[in-house]
Amino acid sequence: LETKATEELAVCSDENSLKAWNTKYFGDRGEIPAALKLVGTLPPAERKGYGQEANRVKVALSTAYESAFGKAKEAALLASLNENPLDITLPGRSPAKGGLHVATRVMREIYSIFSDMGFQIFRSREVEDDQTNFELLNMPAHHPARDMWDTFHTKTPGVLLRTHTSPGQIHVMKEFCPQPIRAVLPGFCYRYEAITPRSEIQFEQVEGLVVGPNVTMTDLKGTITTFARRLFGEERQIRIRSSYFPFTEPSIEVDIDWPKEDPNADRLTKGTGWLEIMGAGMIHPTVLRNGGYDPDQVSGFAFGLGPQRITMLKYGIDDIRQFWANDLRFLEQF
Ligand code: FA5
Repeated sequence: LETKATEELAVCSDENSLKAWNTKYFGDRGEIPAALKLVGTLPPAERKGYGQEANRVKVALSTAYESAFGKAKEAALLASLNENPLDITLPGRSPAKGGLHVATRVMREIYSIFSDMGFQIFRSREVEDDQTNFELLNMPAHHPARDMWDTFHTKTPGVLLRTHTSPGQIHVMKEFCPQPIRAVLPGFCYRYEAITPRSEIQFEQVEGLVVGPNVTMTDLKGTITTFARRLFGEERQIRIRSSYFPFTEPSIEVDIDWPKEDPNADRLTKGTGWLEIMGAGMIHPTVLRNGGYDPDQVSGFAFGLGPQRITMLKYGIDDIRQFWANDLRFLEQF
């Protein structure tokens, strides 16, 4: 049996004929199992010797088969490679997954916080006129407060890139007057400033605007506190300082405390423990009037915050230029 099987194996030239050989000898009805079964029919004295020999043959044949099968497979692979050199068995490169820009993520977080408080989102134009960006916000031509915003002018007189989202206040008021308003106005602003790690010439702002009967400074404070705690954590404190903007009276600036445990705390807060996050105030009566409202009937508050600065705080980003530099090493971190 061994000789016959070995000879037959030797002439098997491919995987199919090898498999057929394997079935013939090792299959359920194969010759090896049949030979092994014979043990039971032998006289007891011969069983041991027969059994040992049968097992040796079984192991020898199966080893020979494995090696022949391995060689046949290799030969087949080699032949197919020669025939068709494209190796489709190489694992492919998976395409890089896209993701949302960190600025988009933080903007969405800000929207969801304000929409939970009942604010609508309102977009307005980035190319503005002088009237809406300045005049209607209580800054007539030559008003010294205009110097607070270095402006990109266009070649068309009176047309400029908005320096803040505040002109949006005028658009919303004109559109919704005389109804009460609760809206946030996100978008890009432009300033003709020196670019530094903290300042870009193009950056986002989110303006908040609330107009209605009996809107007070307390409402402003509550809204800002809720916002700061949802974005930065429940334990956050806010601090209000008096400030000046032509379109609000009184005007304030809002700081949040920064945890001393943060290794960057001193650098971020310049050692004061407080960090500015927005400008705000009660809407100036002139501005309400310019939007169509009667300041004797309604009051309102507004605020303007800078999402890039807030994102820098939240994630410890030390240079604002990273936002629009399109460097994947930065973008992929979020
Ligand atoms: C204003 O622009 C006011 N319009 C804010 C306001 C709105 C006050 C409504 C009262 C009522 P300010 O110039 O401080 O204020 O800018 C507001 C925020 O925009 C800043 O706190 C900062 O976060 C962001 N910001 C200002 N300039 C830049 C800049 N160059 N780069 C990045 N962020 C900036």
